Amino acid sequence: RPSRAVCPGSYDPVTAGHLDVVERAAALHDEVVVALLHNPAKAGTFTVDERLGFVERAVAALGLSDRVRVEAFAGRLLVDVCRDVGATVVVKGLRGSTDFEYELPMAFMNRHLTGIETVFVPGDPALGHVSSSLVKEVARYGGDVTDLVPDDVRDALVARLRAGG
Ligand code: COD
Repeated sequence: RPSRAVCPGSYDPVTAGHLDVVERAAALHDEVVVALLHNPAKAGTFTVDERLGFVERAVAALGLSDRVRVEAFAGRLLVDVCRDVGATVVVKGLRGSTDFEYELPMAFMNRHLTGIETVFVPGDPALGHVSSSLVKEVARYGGDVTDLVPDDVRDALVARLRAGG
């Protein structure tokens, strides 16, 4: 049976930090489902379709499209998503101890709910400062986010945020 992991997130938008974790998950598992979990009552910076497109193109550029698929889920528990896609493990990246403290209760809760395990991988320290929210803030005020996000995401950030959206 192939091992299948889920990499969950909001991916609003995908960053080099996310992609680093997806690559690590793909090195450890036969298949990876990048699960874009979103709250239908909350508008993000990018639409779900835009976010999906950014992740799909980035996964293709990494040459991982045959083993990594990207799917969106609205208003669902992560554990239910994992059950539906047949994943036995959640893979999350850690930038540092703050991430760990935030993630640990969720890992406990998810294991309480269905027994699913969460595996933490240390992210690339060179990307320890990279988050969707910081990238958006830098782009909003005209900073350069090249190298922190794929080029199409950078261009979309400039078009969306500098226009005041
Ligand atoms: N280095 C390493 N890892 C990184 C980096 C980086 N630079 N950047 C991001 N990551 C990783 C982290 O592991 C992070 O967890 C993940 O990417 C996703 O990041 P975001 O910002 O896109 O996603 P979040 O934190 O908004 O996503 C939270 C979830 C959607 C995973 C969470 O809210 C969830 O599970 N929601 C579903 C509802 C649910 O089940 N709730 C109960 C949970 S107990």
